Amino acid sequence: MNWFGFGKKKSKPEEAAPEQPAEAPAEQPDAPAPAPVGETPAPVAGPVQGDALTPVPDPAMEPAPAPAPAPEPEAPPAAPVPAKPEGFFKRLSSGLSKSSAQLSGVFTKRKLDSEALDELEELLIAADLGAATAAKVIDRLAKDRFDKDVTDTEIRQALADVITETLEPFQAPLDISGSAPQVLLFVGVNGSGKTTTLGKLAVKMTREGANIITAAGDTFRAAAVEQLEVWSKRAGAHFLSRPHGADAAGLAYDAVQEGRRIGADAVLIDTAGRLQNKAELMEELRKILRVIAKVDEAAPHHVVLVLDGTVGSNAISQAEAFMEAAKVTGLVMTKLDGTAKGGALVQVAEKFALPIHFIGVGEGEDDLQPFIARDFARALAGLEA
Ligand SMILES: Nc1nc2c(ncn2[C@@H]2O[C@H](COP(=O)(O)OP(=O)(O)O)[C@@H](O)[C@H]2O)c(=O)[nH]1
Ligand SMILES: [Mg+2]
Repeated sequence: MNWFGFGKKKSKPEEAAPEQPAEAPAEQPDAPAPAPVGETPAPVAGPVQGDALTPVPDPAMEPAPAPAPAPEPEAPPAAPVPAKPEGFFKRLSSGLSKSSAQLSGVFTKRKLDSEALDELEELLIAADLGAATAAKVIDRLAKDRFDKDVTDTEIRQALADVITETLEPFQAPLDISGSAPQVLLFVGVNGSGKTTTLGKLAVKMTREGANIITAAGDTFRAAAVEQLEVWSKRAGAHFLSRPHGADAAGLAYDAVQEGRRIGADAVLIDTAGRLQNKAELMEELRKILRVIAKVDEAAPHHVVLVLDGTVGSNAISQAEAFMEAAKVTGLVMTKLDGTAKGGALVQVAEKFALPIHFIGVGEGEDDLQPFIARDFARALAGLEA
């Protein structure tokens, strides 16, 4: 499958580089220093060679999707038509069973009177779908089926239809076809799946022939740096890091500079997610945004908010916080394979009108799927694909 169109177009780094003064920005204290700091690895380790491009087999995973089929000549680069590996829907629907199970049993063959409708509305709200979506489902059912017998399946169908209609406008591929390097910042609270999502994307992109730089911007956790290094090796991406506790904005600055220098297609920047100290986190994110805009005023081209599907409606307050801290441009929801409460995605997308790019359905490199509203809706409603 070809998600990003790298096989088709070759970006020209020269075009991407508007004439900008090369000198260091005044507020950028240590970033522009070309030399690596202390025992930091060289700013950009060469792409790992040898078997780095060979996917690491993950026994828990299903077979990887077939390598990109011959691209159709006229296919638009951003066509959201992913081939899904077998069993993907099953994993999604079992992950969402916590939500869909809430609907079970209650509505098996019974009359849809106003009491039943109230009960259903409560269930939908409890499943984090939000009052607006719950009301839409109720209205639809009431219109067609009021005082008639309804089956469990009819209820689920109405729910799936409403969620599909609600989310379809937000189903949007991640478009990185603009001027290279495209700069992507990954934000979200600790543990939401930022590093993993960044790693999975790096793998996808390099498989499509893209030249990628990753930057370990969560400099507060040594483990996060190592984790990204492992993913970067797996992807065959250039990896940039700094010592523990170093300035993340400086690293981000270097990464974007380096991306321009080597003509990379994309620079993927990881960040820390210490929402406990909101003011500090916001300041750090703002600083990152400020300094990378000095290298390329259009950067970051994407600020991807990674939300954990298991946190339920907490996702809404997280989205609120990150919308404030950084201009979020799109969403990924992870862990929809576990015991997710994915209904909150409906609320987040609607409330913030944010495109949803991908969902995470596992920890392996192929466990990131383009977001398909209909699949998500049917899984959430407990229907078959
Ligand atoms: N089951 C499952 N686990 C995931 C998924 N995405 C990430 N994880 C796991 O969640 C944990 C936190 O992820 P990480 O990427 O380190 O989060 P970060 O702190 O936001 O960078 C790790 O153990 C990941 O392997 C997913 O889609 N499904
Ligand atoms: Mg991380």
